[in-house]
Amino acid sequence: MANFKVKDITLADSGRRKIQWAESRMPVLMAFRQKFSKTKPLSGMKVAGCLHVTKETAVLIETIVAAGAQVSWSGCNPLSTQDDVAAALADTGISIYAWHGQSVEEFYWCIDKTLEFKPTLTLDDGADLIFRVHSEQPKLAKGILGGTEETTTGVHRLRAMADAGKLLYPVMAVNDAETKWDFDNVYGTGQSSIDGIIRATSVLLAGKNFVVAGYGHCGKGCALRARGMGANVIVTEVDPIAALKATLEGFQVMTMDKAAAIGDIFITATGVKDVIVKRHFGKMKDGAIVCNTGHYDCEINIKDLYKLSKKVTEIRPNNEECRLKNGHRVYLLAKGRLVNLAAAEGHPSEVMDMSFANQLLALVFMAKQGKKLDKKVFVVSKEQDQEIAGMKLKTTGAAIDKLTAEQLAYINDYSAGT
Ligand code: 9W1
Repeated sequence: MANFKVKDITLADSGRRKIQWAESRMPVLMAFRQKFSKTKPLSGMKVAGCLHVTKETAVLIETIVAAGAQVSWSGCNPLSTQDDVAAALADTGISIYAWHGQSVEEFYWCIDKTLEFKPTLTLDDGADLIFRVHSEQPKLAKGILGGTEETTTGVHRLRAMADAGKLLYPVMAVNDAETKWDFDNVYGTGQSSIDGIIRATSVLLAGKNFVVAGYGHCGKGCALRARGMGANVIVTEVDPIAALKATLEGFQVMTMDKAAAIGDIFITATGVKDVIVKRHFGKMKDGAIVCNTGHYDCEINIKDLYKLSKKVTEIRPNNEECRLKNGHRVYLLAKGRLVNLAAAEGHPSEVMDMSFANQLLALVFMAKQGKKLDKKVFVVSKEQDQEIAGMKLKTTGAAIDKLTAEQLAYINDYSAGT
């Protein structure tokens, strides 16, 4: 008998349809599901997972089960759980503890429930589960072969822990795979951010001045996609190298002070706070749209915006009209929180396919290594990265050439000069 706690088990049918849709967009995971349902590389493993309960995660969970493991799952964010997906998983016998809008207390209760079966592997997005083991149930670590971590911040904290000699079991930094972070940040964030802006506004992008603050991977993704929709893209930066890249990509680069007066749509993707502040709002055109896809909700100074406003009205979901004292209207999306998560659905399944294939192979690696690994943070091998990229590429119908023995020898020959 599976144990679970979800919002409403009668939502299972709707969740199952979403999962099936995701399956049809996640060919790499599905190929591994087919392969591993025969070879069962996770047989005997007990995997505790703490990761957004979404249709994509459901495809990962059911692949882990097909590979022979038992699983027990909780969400890694109180607001990201899709209740129908959780219901569908519970309905097919997965132990899952997750519902949308849970409290902090409930959040940790769910994590603790997933630890009851004494996992042999852990899977994280944000390292909450690993930290819970370390702080509350360190004895469990003895039975845990390894863990995996999905995100940059989680990996960062785990490295700090490993450096301090405090890590009780080995961890694989899934984030550091190129088939994870590069695609996730550029193409995942790029499309889902534009998607969020359109869902919240239904605005036409063609011909608009679209200001992207920050030209890192996320900013680049947003800039590329906005250009693809026919917008005039303007980039603001603080780093000369990033700014130069934007320039040579054909984007205009200028200060935010200058961009503020001409932008129609603003999106921040910098990782720092106070990118758009009082003096910028004061210069904006009537009707300007402002949103964030960077670090939490501090990139746009919302306090400044509200202080400048004489009236704030939610005119549609995730879209607040701020009537400024100067008469202009500035539209704030998703209250300055991540627009791609709040107003859209996060990264598309096709992108999560690669991230989660990395999670799956990392678990298989850890299971295979048994107790051999040191208690430190490992990175995904070049082979794993290339295998996943190769499989994904094949599903797109693309094909690549192979180096001949002569070409390989030529590359490695240092005696021939140029
Ligand atoms: N992860 N399946 C919100 C997502 C919250 C979220 C978050 C993703 C996925 C960035 C993971 C309202 C999915 C997730 C849908 C959704 C993330 C935080 C995914 C993108 C990261 C803090 N971080 N991610 N799909 N919420 O897209 O698992 O809709």
